[in-house]
Amino acid sequence: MSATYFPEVTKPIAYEGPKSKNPLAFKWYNPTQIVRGKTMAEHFRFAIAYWHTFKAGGADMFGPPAWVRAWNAGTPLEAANKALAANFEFIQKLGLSYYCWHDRDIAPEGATPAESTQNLHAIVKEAAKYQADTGVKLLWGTANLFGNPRFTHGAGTNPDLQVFAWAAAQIKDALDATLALDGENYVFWGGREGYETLLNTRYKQETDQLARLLHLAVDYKKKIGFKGQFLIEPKPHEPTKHQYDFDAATVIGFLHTHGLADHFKLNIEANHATLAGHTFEHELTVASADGKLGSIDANAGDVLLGWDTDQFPVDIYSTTKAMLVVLAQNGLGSGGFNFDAKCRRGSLETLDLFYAHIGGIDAFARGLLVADKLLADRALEDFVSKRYASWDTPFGQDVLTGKVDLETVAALASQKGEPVPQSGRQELLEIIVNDYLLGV
Ligand code: XLS
Ligand code: NI
Ligand code: NI
Repeated sequence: MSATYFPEVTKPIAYEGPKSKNPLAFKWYNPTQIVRGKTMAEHFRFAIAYWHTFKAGGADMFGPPAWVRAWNAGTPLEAANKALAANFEFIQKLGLSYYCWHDRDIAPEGATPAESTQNLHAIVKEAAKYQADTGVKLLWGTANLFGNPRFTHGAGTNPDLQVFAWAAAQIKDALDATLALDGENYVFWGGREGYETLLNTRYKQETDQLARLLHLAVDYKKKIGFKGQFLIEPKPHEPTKHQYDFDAATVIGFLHTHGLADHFKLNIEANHATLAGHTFEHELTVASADGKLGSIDANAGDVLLGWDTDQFPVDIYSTTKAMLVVLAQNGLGSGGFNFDAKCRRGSLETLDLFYAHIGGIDAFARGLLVADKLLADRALEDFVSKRYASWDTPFGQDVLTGKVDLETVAALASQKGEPVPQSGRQELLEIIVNDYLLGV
């Protein structure tokens, strides 16, 4: 295993158990431990986000990049090759198996579309070699359709057809690259697909344009034989004032309206949920209810900051609630948990990248164990089943499945008389969850 970019970590991070005091060890994530018939590694399929881990420099609105990274050197293509080497060294040292990228993270944009395609192909060739050597796989690829100034007014939703064409060109290349690297999914996050003001915007046309771009991608996917899952990642705002893929419910409605529902699932990001005024578990639940929870961007916001701070997830209350939803639908299929998260500007050493990922991984492993125990003991379910018992009767099921008309169900009102409200027991259930959190 190479030691070029992370010499401070001399051996792969190992599971040492909850009593370990070693900060470079997992205390809860034991990749081979079986939970509900699957190893922890299979449950999570944790991925490294290339952009935050290798391309971010700690820049914020008030200051330029602040971190010195050894791989960030030479010509753009040389730097791209160095970052690639760093990526595989890092993933191997963390003992993980997946990474995710935007096209422009892994390869620099050229002076012309043809040159950009060439750069991407060159890097993909190298990445394929590393993947073959290390066994590390691509969880998903995506195209960066928001960084370049040409996308200021959107990509697929741009008022200028020529920008739509450039977006199409990038998506085509990114899909080719994802296929070449056996990517298991492909993500569409709506970058600048939204508006700043309705005064200059044809709302309906822009959403139709977006749907058209996605249909074109579906057709191309079939044409090239890409078998991975397409995912849309909702976000309510930022960079635009209003993003069209606002939240899970909006995206699901959009997919059904535009005949795209069979081709897409959702990639739910925790911080985007909170930006939309929802909890993480709410967004997971809404997506799952429609059979569309496909993958997760594992991160967290800050309750006091109203933007996408992309912090590493450490709140085990939140990871527990998330894992309850994931376990209830029996996993994410071809999806995984991508750490779309970055260190704070002040956490400036490469060692911090290890601590950050270890903390996030352990937070989810612990959430998995607590959720598993809550489910195994039916600690919440017994109460919930009782709460809905009237619907579980044959008559209740007939109402639900449309076998009963309005008059018949209305007759029940006088037959059975005034309903008696029952306690929802929220506080008791919260205590139960806390007891399990502390006891596992
Ligand atoms: C930005 C998004 C982005 C997507 C990939 O807020 O989270 O990082 O995950 O384009
Ligand atoms: Ni994301
Ligand atoms: Ni985000």
